[in-house]
Amino acid sequence: MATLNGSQSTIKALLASDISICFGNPGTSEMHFLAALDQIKGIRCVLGLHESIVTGAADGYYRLSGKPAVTLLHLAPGLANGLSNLHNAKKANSGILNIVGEHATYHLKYDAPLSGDIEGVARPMSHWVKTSTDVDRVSHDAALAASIAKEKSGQIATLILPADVSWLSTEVISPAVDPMPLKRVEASVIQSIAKTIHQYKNVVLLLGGVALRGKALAYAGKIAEKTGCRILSEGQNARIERGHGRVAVQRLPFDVKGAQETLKDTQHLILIGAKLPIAFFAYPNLPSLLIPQNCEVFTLATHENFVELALEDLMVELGAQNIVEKTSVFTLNSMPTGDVNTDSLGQFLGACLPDNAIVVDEAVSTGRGFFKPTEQARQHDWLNSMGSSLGYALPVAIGCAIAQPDRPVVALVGDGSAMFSVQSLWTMARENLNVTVLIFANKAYKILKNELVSVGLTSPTQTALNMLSLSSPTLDWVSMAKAHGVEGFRVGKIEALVKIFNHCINQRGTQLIEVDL
Ligand SMILES: Cc1ncc(C[n+]2csc(CCOP(=O)(O)OP(=O)(O)O)c2C)c(N)n1
Ligand SMILES: [Mg+2]
Repeated sequence: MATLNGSQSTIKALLASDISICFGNPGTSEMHFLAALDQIKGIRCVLGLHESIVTGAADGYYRLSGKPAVTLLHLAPGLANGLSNLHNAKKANSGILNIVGEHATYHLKYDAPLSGDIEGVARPMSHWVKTSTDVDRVSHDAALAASIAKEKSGQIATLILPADVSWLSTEVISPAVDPMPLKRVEASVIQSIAKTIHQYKNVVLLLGGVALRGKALAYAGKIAEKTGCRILSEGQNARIERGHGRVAVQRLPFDVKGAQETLKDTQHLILIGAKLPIAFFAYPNLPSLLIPQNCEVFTLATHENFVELALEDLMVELGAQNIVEKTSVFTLNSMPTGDVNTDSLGQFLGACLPDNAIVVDEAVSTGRGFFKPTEQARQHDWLNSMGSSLGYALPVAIGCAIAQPDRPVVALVGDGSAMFSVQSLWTMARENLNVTVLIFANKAYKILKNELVSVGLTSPTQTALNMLSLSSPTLDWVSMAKAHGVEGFRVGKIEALVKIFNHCINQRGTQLIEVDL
């Protein structure tokens, strides 16, 4: 058998594990790996100009393709830069395989400048961490890491690859390792939940994760139609399929009072790929748990279960399989005119989102009300930040556009959020990705101004206000777009927005629209 080096055998194992993309930002310790990516074809390489772009892109790629990407990161500092979007990806149950380069094993004891505790940095944002120290085992470790990234609806696996393990010779290439299959929900659980739905009023099915897509969502719709139970989704969702032809699902409101109001009559709550509804933050005199005190909670399925099958079994148990579920119908309401504001923007999206759009939402305060007016939009997917660490939308949009190159990606981003990962624009331009970026330029961390009022500071001085303002100087988004190789526009009126948005959507490549609020 031909002799390979450790990196080459790792890449062979990744290819055998159906991994076909690497988002990365390499350094010297990853040069053998990069050289191997160059020699053994089959893995597309995409450069991100900061590691949060790399990890966010891998998150978006998984959400649309269901396949883990590899990220290539440079020692502890490179991984640390990527942690914020790994946090978001972990909360979204996205499968990612991080490959982090490390100094050669014998070099570590000298404490060279870039040396650090990679395992320690990796652990909080990973489900699995391993330093591969034996060149004859490294391809198996890579295959194992790939299988772990695919398990339980997606996990974060971090494989640390010392430089000497990369360059030493081996004849071992591991075959793919089969991921552990999802667990089927037991018949007794299905039967007892079916009985509850049958017996009681005020039952809510709370859907999360894959329950909000495809057949699973249709099954939930049939169950609701047959039994009269309500279906809701969590406040944030990794990817929800909605708009024309899809079952409309109300989202739990972000604010504690709104969520409590939505759930106030609920006596039986059934969790389906969703977590118990809790407040985003604790506030004095407000509860953490959003369900009424006497509400009984049941779990039909978690992300470790085969959620679609659990819903199918429940539907059959309830005799709802031949029921026709109620779905949204695209309705073109009259187009708003005049100033852009949160209401007119919602109506604009409802009317103008193109068919099959992928909407990546980090619109923060501007987008709070976007869900309702887009319920009857054309068919689309809507992605939220699951970990709420800012700077998620632009990188995730990269991954979405690469996973589904023929679909229009629309990124809705607050100006503050966009600044966390603005160099994503460069990768979008370089890869000629089909993304339209809307920047909601209110020149502030507006949501935090509201939070300041809610902690009781009704007349803040410049000390606090300066920490929440993005003016002086004003960020110039059209120039920012141009600097990254992207065409940019600025609009202040809905009429201009409609015109330019339609122009952007009908063109390949990346465009940015600064919405001047
Ligand atoms: C990594 C990270 N840092 C800080 C925050 C706190 N934070 C939450 S919202 C927000 C402001 C968002 O500003 P922008 O995107 O402009 O939206 P706006 O509030 O103006 O609608 C900040 C700083 C966070 N969520 N994540
Ligand atoms: Mg803002």
